[in-house]
Formats: sequence, C-alpha cells, structure tokens
Amino acid sequence: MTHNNNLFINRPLTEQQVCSYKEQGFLALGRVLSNDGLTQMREQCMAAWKAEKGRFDSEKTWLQNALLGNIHHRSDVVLQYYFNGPLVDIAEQFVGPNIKGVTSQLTFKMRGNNKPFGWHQDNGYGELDPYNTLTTLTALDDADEENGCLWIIPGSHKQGQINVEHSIADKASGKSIELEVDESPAIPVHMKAGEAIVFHCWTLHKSDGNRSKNRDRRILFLRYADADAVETYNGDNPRLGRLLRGQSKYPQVNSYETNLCVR
Ligand SMILES: O=C(O)CCC(=O)C(=O)O
Repeated sequence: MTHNNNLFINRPLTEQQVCSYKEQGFLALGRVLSNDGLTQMREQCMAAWKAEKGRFDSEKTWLQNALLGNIHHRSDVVLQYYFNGPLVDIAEQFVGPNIKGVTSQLTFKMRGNNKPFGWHQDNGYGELDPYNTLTTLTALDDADEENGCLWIIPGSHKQGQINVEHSIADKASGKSIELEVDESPAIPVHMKAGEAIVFHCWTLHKSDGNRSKNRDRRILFLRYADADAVETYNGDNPRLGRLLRGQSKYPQVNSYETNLCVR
C-alpha cells in the first residue's frame, strides 16, 4: 500500500481544539482532503456506489438507499485514508494510543432522498465499550440544511449511553433509531467538500431529508475504537477491525487482516 501525501492534509490539533471536543462532543476539522484526494475519492466511491445502488427508491429502507459498507475494500484512496490518513492521528488524541478501525461506509443522501434520519447516538447502533469510539464524517459534497446536512446537539455526549432496543436484526432490516429529544439546542453542521468532522459515540445527531433538486449529499463515514473495545450486544466479544496503532489484549485483533482493496 502506498501512501500519497498529496491526497490528504494533516490536521494537528491545538490544545483548545482538544478541550472543545471534550466539552462539546464534536470538532470540525476543516479541510483534510486535497483537491486531488477529493477527486479520486469521489471517483472511486461513485464507481462502487453505481455498481451496487440505483436511484433513491421510497419503497426501500434507509440501509438500501443510503449505505454502502466496507468501502475501503473497493477504493484504495479510502483504504489509505482510513488506515494511514490524518484521521488516525486525530483518533489517537481522543481514543488513546491503541486504536483499531471498526467501520468504513458511504452514507449518501442522494438528490430525491427526502427521508430524515432520526436522533441517535452512534453507540445506539452497536454499543462498543470503552465509550470513546470516534465517528468521523468526511464530506464529498458541500452540505447544508437544503441537502440534508447533519444536526448535532453540542454537549449531548455528557448524558452517557442511552439504552435503546435496537437488535442486530433491526439493523439488518434497516429499522432506524428515533430518539425523542429536546432539539432546541441543536445546530446544523455545514460542511464543504473535503472537510471532516469528528464526534463522540454518545453525541446526539440526526439529519433531515435532501430537499434539493440537483445536489447530492455524499459522506464517507469512518469509525475508530480502542483496540480492546468489545461489543456489549454480542457477549462482550472484541469488535474485530484492523489494528492501526499500539496493541490489543485480544490476539484476534492483533492478527486481524482486513480484505485488501479489490477494485
Ligand atoms: O447519513 C446521514 O444523514 C446520517 C448518518 C448518521 O448519522 C450515521 O450514520 O450515524
């Protein structure tokens, strides 16, 4: 695997940014993809998307319309970015010295997809312990209220894990979580293509439908967890994922090999 530094922009954090993340439960990083990185990532992600997905279909579930998993198996730029890009350094600051990559997917809300995605914590879709897993979103398009940008409730991570009934079967069938929350403190997260934000596994967020006529809202979704993180919904077995920094107490994590990109 070659690492092309012209594709990504490193983002060393200031102390103020680290404090802000701890207080607010999220942090906007600014630009992390160069123009070349953005172009290549879009091309490769769209090739994978078009091979599997059609237009938005209101009869289909959110999963079917909006999600394509394990995208690092299909795009070598995503693979480099996920395992060796600037987000790994950021994760080290918020997760610690031992880190594994636990999710890579496209979460696209293409034009016409007017389905909202309700309030939730990412740890609601598969609780990982310890509770410091980091979600990262990298925008492949400009995102705002019109095309279904993310909304976040700053500081909401401080309330901890909210227990919801959401089984593996619910997830597989595309049933989404819709928490009832006081959304008066919520803020829209505007992003420019090539920018990223990161947030805590307990931070409440949602998105509305894409109401625009001609703008897609494409996002690359990557998560990083402590190398010892276990799936509490699965007998506290370790979550498998490529070890990126440090080591794990679980041999199966230390030796875990992800499928390489087969594009
Ligand atoms: O795609 C969206 O708009 C929401 C995605 C999201 O919140 C998630 O996958 O956790």
